[in-house]
Amino acid sequence: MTAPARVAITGAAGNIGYALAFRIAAGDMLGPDQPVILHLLEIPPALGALSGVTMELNDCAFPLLHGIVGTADTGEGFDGVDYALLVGAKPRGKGMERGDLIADNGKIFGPQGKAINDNASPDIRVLVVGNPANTNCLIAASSAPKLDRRQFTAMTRLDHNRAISQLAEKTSAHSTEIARMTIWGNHSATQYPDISNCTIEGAAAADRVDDGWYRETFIPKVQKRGAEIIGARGASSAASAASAAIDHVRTWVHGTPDGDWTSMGVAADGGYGIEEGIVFSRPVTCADGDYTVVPDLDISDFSRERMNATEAELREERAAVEDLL
Ligand code: NAX
Repeated sequence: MTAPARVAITGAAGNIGYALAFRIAAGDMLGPDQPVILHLLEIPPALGALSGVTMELNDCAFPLLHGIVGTADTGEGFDGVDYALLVGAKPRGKGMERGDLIADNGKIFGPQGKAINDNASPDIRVLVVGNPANTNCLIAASSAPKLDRRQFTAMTRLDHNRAISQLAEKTSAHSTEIARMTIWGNHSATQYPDISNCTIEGAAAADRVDDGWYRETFIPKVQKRGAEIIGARGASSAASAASAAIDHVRTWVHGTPDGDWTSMGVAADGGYGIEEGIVFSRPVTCADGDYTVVPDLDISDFSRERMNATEAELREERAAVEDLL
């Protein structure tokens, strides 16, 4: 039998965590032949709720689920872990400045990065979902000197999937017919959803929509979709965020289809003129459990302007947590 993979989820009793754990245990993330042991991390006040999640997971009698570790101890939580989905984060309170939110979350993601460094498998792959995801990812990676920065990624797959869905609806295409969508930059309202390389059934997507719709409807719609969901549901995206997290890790492990790519927040390496030292979403292909940034795409003036805006925001976020890096 294949040895079980250890998968950690932080914030496992929260909304996204609750939507994630069951699908991972069902095999949606690592495949139908890969048993898993779930490491569910929470803060002490949420351990009661977490024990309820554990009971429900056991009650599903999932064939692939070979054990559950429920804990508030990060050393135990990340011990021997192969995949970590860092979801738990401090939410923005009323009247809280963005800078304070970033600094408060730094206090969570720094120690978690260190605990991953000290306890996890040396081959661990980390996905940061908790907001501000890009900068939390930067902090976690900076706190794990034994590991490669490439082992830490931030989630923009939900934005990527939202962009595909909007374009599919507009063009009456199916999402599977759309390839090469790109999200550049931050998982925030400055992100730049870019269709300039996108294809629909192999033909240029830009030829199927007018520029006005693209600039004035599509881009803001994708940027602000999270707020639209909160307005409608009275709660933030949970099942779609969990689904995107599963997509992100599955693609990282099992690869992108031929001719397509995905979007991931990854350590900037100076490519595309993006300053090193921030985590910036870019188009990547995945193969053999690794990612490669898609090289040599033409960047129009329009795209450059938007990439600069989201880069500037990420630089500001980095400046707010400089002491944690
Ligand atoms: P919830 O408030 O429902 O759940 C968060 C859970 O994390 C809580 O159970 C809390 O006890 C736990 N937690 C807090 N600090 C922790 C710590 N230090 N260690 C372990 N657990 C901890 O939030 P939820 O709706 O699940 O959202 C989680 C995070 O995802 C938020 O930061 C949210 O902003 C972010 N999102 C990121 C998205 C992305 O695309 N990158 C999209 C969806 C979502 O908005």
